[in-house]
Amino acid sequence: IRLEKDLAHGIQSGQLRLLYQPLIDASNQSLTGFEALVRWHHPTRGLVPPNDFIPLAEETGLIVPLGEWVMEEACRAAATWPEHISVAINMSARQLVLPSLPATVNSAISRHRIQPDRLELEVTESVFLEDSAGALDVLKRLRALGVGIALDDFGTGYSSLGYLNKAVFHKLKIDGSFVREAAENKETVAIIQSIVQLARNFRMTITAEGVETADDFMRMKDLGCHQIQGYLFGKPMSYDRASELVQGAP
Ligand code: G
Ligand code: G
Ligand code: MN
Ligand code: NA
Repeated sequence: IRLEKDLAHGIQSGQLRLLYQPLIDASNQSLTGFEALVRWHHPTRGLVPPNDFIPLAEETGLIVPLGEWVMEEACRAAATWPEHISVAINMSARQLVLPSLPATVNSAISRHRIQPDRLELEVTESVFLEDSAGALDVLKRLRALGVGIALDDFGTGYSSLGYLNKAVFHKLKIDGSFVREAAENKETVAIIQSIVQLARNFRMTITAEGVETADDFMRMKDLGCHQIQGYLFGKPMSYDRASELVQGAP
C-alpha cells in the first residue's frame, strides 16, 4: 500500500527525525540522559505519530532499516554530548530476534567512539512472546557488549516474571499509566511498591515514566525510583534544544 512505499522512501530520503526526552536523577534532579523518540515528517500528510507507522514498520520489516537509522542518529548525537549523558532507543521485538543485531550495535558504538554503557536499548515484555529463546540469546550478547538493556512499559504487558532473573536487564521502567494513577489510587501505589521491591532485588535501576506534576515526582522518588522521566522535566525535544539542556540552559 501507499503508506508502506512512502515510509520506505521516507527512511531513505531523510524524512525521519529523532526527538530527545530528558531523564533525571531523582536524588538531585540532574540530567542523566535522554530517550530518543522517532518522528516522521511526511511531505503531504505532515507529522505522522509513531503509533501510526511503527506497527506498519514492524509488519513490513521496514523496522530494520528504520531501527538502524535510529541507532546511527542516536549514537551520532551521544558522541557530541559529555560522557555522563546516556541515550536510550526503543527496540521492536522483530529487531531483537536478528542474530546480527549485536554486530550492528557494536559497529555503531565503535564508529562513533561512545562507551557501550552510554547506549541503552529499551525493550518491552512482548519480545518474549514469539521466539523467546532467540530474543534472550540476542539480549545476552548485547549485554556482553556492555550496552544497557531496559525493560520498558513495565506492568502493562504480559508480565511473566520468569525472565527477570536472566540477568539481562539493568533497568526497569515503570509505565506512565501507573505513575499517573498513583495520584488517586492507593492500590496502584501498592503495585508500584511491589515493582520497586522486585527491581531492587535484581539490582536494577528503576525509572518512573510519565511524571507530569511535582506531586508525581515526590511520590515516585519516595517510593524508591532512581530516575524520573516525564513532561514535568521536559517533553521530547529537538537535538538542538537537548544540547542546550546538556550545556545547562534553563
Ligand atoms: O512519543 P511517543 O508518541 O513518541 O512514542 C509512541 C510509541 O512509539 C512509544 O511506545 C515508543 O516506544 C514508540 N517509539 C518511538 N520511537 C521509536 C523507535 O525509534 N523505535 C521503536 N521501535 N519504537 C519507537
Ligand atoms: O517508549 P514508551 O512506550 O515508554 O514511550 C513513551 C511515550 O510516553 C511517548 O509517546 C512519550 O511521548 C510519552 N510521554 C513521555 N512523558 C510523558 C508524560 O509525562 N505524560 C504523558 N502523557 N506521556 C508522556
Ligand atoms: Mn521507551
Ligand atoms: Na512506557
